[in-house]
Amino acid sequence: MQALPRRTLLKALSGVGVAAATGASWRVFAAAKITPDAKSALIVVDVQNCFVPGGTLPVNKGDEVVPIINRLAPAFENIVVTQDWHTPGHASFASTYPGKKPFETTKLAYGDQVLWPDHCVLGTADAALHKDLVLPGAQLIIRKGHHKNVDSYSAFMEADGKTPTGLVGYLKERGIKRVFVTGLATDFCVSYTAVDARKAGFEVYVIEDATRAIDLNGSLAAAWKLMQAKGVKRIQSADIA
Ligand code: VGL
Ligand code: ZN
Repeated sequence: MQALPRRTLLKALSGVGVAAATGASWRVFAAAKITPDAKSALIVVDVQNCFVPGGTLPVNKGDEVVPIINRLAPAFENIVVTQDWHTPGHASFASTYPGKKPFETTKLAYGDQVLWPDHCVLGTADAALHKDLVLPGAQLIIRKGHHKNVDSYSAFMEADGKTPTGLVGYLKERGIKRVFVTGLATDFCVSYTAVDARKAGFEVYVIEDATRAIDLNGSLAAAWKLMQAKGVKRIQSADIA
């Protein structure tokens, strides 16, 4: 693939297919890769101790995304990392409400809220990035969920739907057009981030094998359905060249 000019690769990805257009073999089409350019950013969502086995809200096999993200990262000129970063006694913690248990839901001013075990409390070792992440190219760490009364799965917009994190402005001001979303968890922070990125007008890819899910009451299937309805592209790390 390395030998093919970038324009050919992009055409192959546009859906028309180089094979049909040029009569080239199906292998050209099948092998088409996505090459991140200067207007592309990798977003690494919440790869923190809290979300891997041994953490306070462990995602099954969450640690498996680390080597995949490390392998992808050198292909990106622009990398943004997020951290779930909650105040103690946060509104998303079951322990904040007498009688409530983790994974139940409650109604907050902005709508339904899943109640979680206490997790990712700001400044704790649990909230630190996974020690094996190697992202020297990361330019921004954005922390979310630090307003005590509002959760934020999305890296762009808090759960009240009206408090932006500033990430849209950051990316747009830097000329970013495409984002590639990875990390934890597929069905919460990754999918909310991907859907909000579409809302903000970015071209959005979720790199599926660079994510792992919580899958609470069918949340994973629902998240993919919503992402695909919003035009998020579902790809694998092997699709990136
Ligand atoms: C997340 C639940 C609660 C996530 C964060 O990173 O997906 N999930 N807080
Ligand atoms: Zn959280």
